[in-house]
Amino acid sequence: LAMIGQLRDAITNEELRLHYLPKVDQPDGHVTCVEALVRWQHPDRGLLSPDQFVPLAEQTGLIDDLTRWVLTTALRQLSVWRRVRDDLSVAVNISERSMNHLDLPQMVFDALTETGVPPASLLLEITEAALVADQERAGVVMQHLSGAGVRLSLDDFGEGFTSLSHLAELPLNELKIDRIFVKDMLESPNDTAIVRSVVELGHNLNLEVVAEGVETAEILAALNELGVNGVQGYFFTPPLPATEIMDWIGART
Ligand code: G
Ligand code: G
Ligand code: MN
Ligand code: NA
Repeated sequence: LAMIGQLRDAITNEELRLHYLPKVDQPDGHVTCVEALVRWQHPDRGLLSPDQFVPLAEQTGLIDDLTRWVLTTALRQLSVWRRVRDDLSVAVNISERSMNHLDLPQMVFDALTETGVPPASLLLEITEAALVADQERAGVVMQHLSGAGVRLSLDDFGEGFTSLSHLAELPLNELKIDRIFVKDMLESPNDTAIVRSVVELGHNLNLEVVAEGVETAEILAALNELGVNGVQGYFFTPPLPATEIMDWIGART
């Protein structure tokens, strides 16, 4: 496919962009973390969403170069932001394939060293699917990262089938409830029950619990009643480019 070559060139030619989605702490409404989300400014096809090229990168091995670019770019940006906001951290999504590479920790440590960002100011978001693929190896990679102080979040939680005993053993800091359970919460008693149970499970395991896909004030209120620690979603803002996200955060405080 022509697109594989184009994507390889896109990484070196700086055609990739990062947008940032704030995580809004609850109940105080502070923003102390932004999630980096990659886009591809394609010369002919416009701005492509990650769903249009991350799976291709995973299949072809380009994902390691992509992940390295995202990590380095997000941490460089964070090091600039931290001169004025030293409590800010950044979250980076780690693909299933990268998660199962034993050299992921070294890639992460190199990016931290290069940018001077403290490990605790980086949160890696790992999907449940990535853990199911090779539980043992993923556990080793996570222990290595966590041991160095990097923070770890289990993304899209509820979509996969992580066993509860496995979950308790992993060095996680955060559970992120998948938005499929959040978006219909108000109409669906089942979804509300799932969200309530995940919040309770997370808190019993000493994890922060974040809900994504918050689109209305009513859902935000319902989530607060259940005691979530953070929220993300279009109710606040869609993902924004670097300059706009800092203006957005600044305007809130
Ligand atoms: O930004 P958007 O909602 O279009 O993202 C769609 C999906 O792409 C989400 O599941 C998100 O986690 C994933 N994604 C966004 N940026 C990255 C990235 O830098 N690396 C990986 N592996 N996935 C990403
Ligand atoms: O899988 P992951 O959690 O990384 O996906 C993050 C993506 O979810 C972001 O790229 C963002 O575009 C999308 N997203 C975030 N909040 C909302 C929301 O409130 N509604 C919808 N439809 N998508 C959202
Ligand atoms: Mn994510
Ligand atoms: Na998600």
